[in-house]
Amino acid sequence: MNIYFITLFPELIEQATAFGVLGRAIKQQQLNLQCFNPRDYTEDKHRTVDDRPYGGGPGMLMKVEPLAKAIMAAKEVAKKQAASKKSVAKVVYLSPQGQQLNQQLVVNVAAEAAVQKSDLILIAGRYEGIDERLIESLIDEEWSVGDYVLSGGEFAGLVVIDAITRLIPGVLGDDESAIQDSFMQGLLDCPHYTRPEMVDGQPVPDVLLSGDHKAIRRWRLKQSLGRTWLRRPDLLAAVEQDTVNWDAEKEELLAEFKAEHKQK
Ligand code: 4GO
Repeated sequence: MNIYFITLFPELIEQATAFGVLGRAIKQQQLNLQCFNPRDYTEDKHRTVDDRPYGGGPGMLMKVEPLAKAIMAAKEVAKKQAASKKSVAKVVYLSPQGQQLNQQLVVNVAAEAAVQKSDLILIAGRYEGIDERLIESLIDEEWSVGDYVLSGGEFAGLVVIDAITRLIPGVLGDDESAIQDSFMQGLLDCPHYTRPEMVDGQPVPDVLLSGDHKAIRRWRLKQSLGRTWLRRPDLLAAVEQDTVNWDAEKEELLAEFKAEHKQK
C-alpha cells in the first residue's frame, strides 16, 4: 500500500515509522510511505508556509499555495504509482472536526487498499489549520483520532498509518495475527499474563495453567465480554445487536460473568 503524507515535518514521520511493525512493513515494502513538505513548494526567499487569517484574531493558518501544490504533487505521484487505472488515492485531512476513527473504519480502508489497490494521501495541518476552500476542493474526507486538540495533524496521521498497516496482509506474522486483537470482534481485549506465576502475591488464573485449550478460549471470551460490559457498554450493545456475531455461547458466558461479578 502507498501512503503519501503532506507535512511540514517529514523527519518526524520518517523517524516515528522506523521502528517495530511499521519499520518492518516499510523495509519489506508492504508499506510505501512518501512525505511531501509544503515548504519545498514555496517560492519566496523565506520559504513562508504560514499566513494570517481573514477576520483577524490570534494564530496563523497554513499558507494556501505551498500546501495546494504539495497536495497536487502527491496526487500526481499517486496517479503514476497506481497499480491500476481504477485505483484512486483518497485525500484525508486530520482534524478534530472529522469522522472519528474506529476499528471498523480502519478495516474498511485496509480492505479497499487490498482489493482496489487504493492509496491514501494524509494531510497534517499545523498552526490553526488550513483554508476551508482547500477542504472543499482537494479533500475527500476529514478524520479525527479523538475528541482532543493536537498542535499538528502528524500524530493523528501516524495513528492512522499504524492502525492500517497492521491489517495489510503479511505485515503481522501468524503469532501476532490481527484477528485476535482487541476490537476485531467488537469487544475489548481479555487480560494477559506471563511469567512468573506469582507477582506481588497475585497468582495467574488457574485455567491459564491447565492446558485445557477449550476452557482457556471460553475464559478469555468471557473476560472480553465482561470487561466490555463493565467498561464500554456502548460497544457491547453493538455486538449484542449484531445477529451474525452474537450467539448462545456469548450470551451464556456474559451471564456467568455478571453472576460472578455480583457475588464479589
Ligand atoms: C487532528 C489534528 C486533533 C486532531 C489536530 C484529531 N488536532 N483529534 N490538530 O484527530 C489543524 C491544525 C488540525 C492542528 C491540527
